[in-house]
Amino acid sequence: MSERNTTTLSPETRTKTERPRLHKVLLLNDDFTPREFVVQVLAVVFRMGESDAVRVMMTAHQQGVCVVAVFPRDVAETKATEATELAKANGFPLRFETEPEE
Ligand code: TYC
Repeated sequence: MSERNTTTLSPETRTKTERPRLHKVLLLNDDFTPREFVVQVLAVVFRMGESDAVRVMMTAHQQGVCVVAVFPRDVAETKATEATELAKANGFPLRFETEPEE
């Protein structure tokens, strides 16, 4: 059977088990959120140390976007939502998005 390993079959029917794809959490730049607040969100929600958080914040600031981390899809979506909501609750437009890894 040619489609034995494709995702159209249930996991029980496949001969090989494919790992679920990981999803990237992306940090998006904006013109309003203070740099220090971005660093704090990265520390609290993503448990990043100060120097890593500053590096990720500065990359997004200069390039427009930066990959924060990769997680299983549900974890990536929960963390991106939590971080975006934390910013919103503080009056900032800071946004995090997710996308599947290649
Ligand atoms: N660009 C913002 C500023 O100049 C800081 C910032 C950095 C905002 C990274 C978002 O993802 C971001 N205050």
